[in-house]
Amino acid sequence: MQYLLLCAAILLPESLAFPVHMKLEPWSNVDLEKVKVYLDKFFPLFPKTKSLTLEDRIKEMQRFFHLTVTGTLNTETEETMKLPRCGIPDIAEYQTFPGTPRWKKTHLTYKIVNYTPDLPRRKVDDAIRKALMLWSDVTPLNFQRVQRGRADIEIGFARREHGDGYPFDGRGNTLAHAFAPGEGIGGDVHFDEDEKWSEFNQEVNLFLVAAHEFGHSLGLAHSNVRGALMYPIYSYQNPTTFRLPEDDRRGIQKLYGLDECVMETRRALGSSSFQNTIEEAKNEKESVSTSQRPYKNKTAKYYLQQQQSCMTYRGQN
Ligand SMILES: [Ca+2]
Ligand SMILES: [Zn+2]
Ligand SMILES: [Zn+2]
Repeated sequence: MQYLLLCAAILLPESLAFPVHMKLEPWSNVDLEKVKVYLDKFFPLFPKTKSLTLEDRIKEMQRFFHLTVTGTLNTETEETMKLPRCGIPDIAEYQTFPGTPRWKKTHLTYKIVNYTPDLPRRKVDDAIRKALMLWSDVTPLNFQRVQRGRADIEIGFARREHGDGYPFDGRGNTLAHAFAPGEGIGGDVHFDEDEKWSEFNQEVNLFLVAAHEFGHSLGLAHSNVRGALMYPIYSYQNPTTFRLPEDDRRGIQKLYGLDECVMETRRALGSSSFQNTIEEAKNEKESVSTSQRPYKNKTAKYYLQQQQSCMTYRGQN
């Protein structure tokens, strides 16, 4: 069952009684309705947390973001609630379920259904491909782009209500959302077309948001580790030097395992030179196609050969 659909079933419009005894810090124009909407959306109530007071729910949110836990609506809390972020809730009930959703195959297809007018098509293709590569580089997963028919991961831009019951909210706040692995809409990623998408540090960087959303498409929920890609709040980092943070790598490898080829290469080379070798191999791979230069060294070649033989082997699943 898809994660977002699951949330829809649980997110009943419950009226949350506001406890009279709650101490509020002086906070100009406190809009409790907005706070409630935020908490309902990103920290939804589950049957076992149904009895939480608003104060408890604010504490839960403050703990998640490593804020000072006061249970009151202070400035820090207010500001955090206003940051641009992913549209998926921060507390994922399914984490506690046995059988966390994940793809039961390693060869996945993706399709770019439509484009944003904010960027040339080629830039969008590039951002999507590189974002997927972050995940395929550290797992046995591989992604193949398709133009026609259905794909496991369908990617598109949409604004406001767009047919899946999770309308976007205009410019700011929710930037995108994705569905956990599964049939149909499972794995799909939607970007809010009311954002201004960019390849640089202007407005919202498409590559960074796509990389985060693909984490959900593959079965990862949010991490509360600051600096992790799966942290729910957007923060700009240079895409050209971006590496998948440790926390995310551990998460995805828990779901799909480490690429056996990578492991083999690591054993053969010793871990210290490992990252360099991959980088070299990648650079070589790219330059070979354009300039026909031979491989620079044996280790890089070794890595690529390993990859190729594994890809052939994996062709069956
Ligand atoms: Ca938005
Ligand atoms: Zn997210
Ligand atoms: Zn959507």
